[in-house]
Amino acid sequence: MGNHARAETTARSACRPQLRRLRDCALPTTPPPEPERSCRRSKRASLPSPSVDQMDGRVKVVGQVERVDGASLTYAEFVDRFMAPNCPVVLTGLTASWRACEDWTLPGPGDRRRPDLSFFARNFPSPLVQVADCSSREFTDQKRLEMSMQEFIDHWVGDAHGGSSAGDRESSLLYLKDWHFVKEYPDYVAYTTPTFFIDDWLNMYLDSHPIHRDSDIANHKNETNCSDYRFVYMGEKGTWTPLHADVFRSYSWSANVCGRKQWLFLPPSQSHRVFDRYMRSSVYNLNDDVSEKLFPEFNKAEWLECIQEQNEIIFVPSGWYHQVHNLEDTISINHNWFNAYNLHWVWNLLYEDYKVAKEYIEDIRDICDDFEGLCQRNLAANTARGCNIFNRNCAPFCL
Ligand SMILES: O=C(O)CCC(=O)C(=O)O
Repeated sequence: MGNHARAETTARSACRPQLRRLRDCALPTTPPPEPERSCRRSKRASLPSPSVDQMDGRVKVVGQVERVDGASLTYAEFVDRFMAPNCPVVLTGLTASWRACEDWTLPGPGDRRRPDLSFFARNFPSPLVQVADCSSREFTDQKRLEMSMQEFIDHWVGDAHGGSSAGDRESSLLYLKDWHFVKEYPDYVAYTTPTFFIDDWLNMYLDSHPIHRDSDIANHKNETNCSDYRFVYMGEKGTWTPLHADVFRSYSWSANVCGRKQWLFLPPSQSHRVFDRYMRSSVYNLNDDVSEKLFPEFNKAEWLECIQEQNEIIFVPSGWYHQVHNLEDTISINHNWFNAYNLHWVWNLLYEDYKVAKEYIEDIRDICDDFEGLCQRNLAANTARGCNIFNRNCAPFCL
């Protein structure tokens, strides 16, 4: 297959009925500057230990992500201490009034809540949700399956009742990811976005461009369908997300409606340490035996850890690699977004990806009717969004 055909195939295969949140290829060639050096961290001992010692035996954890009372933090303080310097933080006290915390959960042991799965089956019977099979890898991500909400819940309940033997359990873990809940159920207001994350140019743009909502139009035009970057995640204890940095160096925030997650974070100044000696691919799972020969810097990486409890919200800064494990049955809500504080990193990454996409098909420029259009489509396939979209949406804000 020639370059042209290969590139077109890539573009087409990215057109899915729902946008799958692409794992970022945030190569460490142009990392953000290094303000994260000044990120404050807590000592390990001051925070609860995970109920399962999942990852930190294999990596060097040098501190814990700072925890701050979100109810008494001002927006200006959030900007000064976390958003502008690009530092992670866990915010408490912001979800008390969320409908999701009430409707989606049942009382658990002590003051803990647990997922009310039958509420989802009754009220959100989505015919098609995307589910990651946590035990199987497909390229740089977990293998994705599509099923109905009912099938997903039946599987989860089956596991809880010992539907599979202990030996099989690992292989049966399914994790519902990237569910566009807000788009699917716009009249059900499950939560309000905390003020700290409201300056969100990405979702603002997508809300006002209906073409990206309609998968048929997107498929027809060979465009990636991006309805929005607002998601719900649901997974039983043991489900996890492989090591990645977020799509096109966006920020993300993630709130635990119930359950508990373990996060491990690597600052952008150390991203190169999770890349192989050829700077081509990054480590997939921190739990694997990572070959020192192939990943010579990996053992030098210094990680921050966070055990995120129910009702806590974590701010994930741009370009930080992270891996996440659900330590209990967990439901979370998360958004990806960007604004003036990280726009330059998003632009740099898109522009680098654009140059690669262009170079890849340079040899067929002369026989292409719409060379630029093809570059844009291939870029969109690789990076989820194209430069045109970026220019149309963000240029006015950059003036
Ligand atoms: O909760 C998870 O499993 C992954 C979430 C994540 O990676 C993110 O919000 O950036």
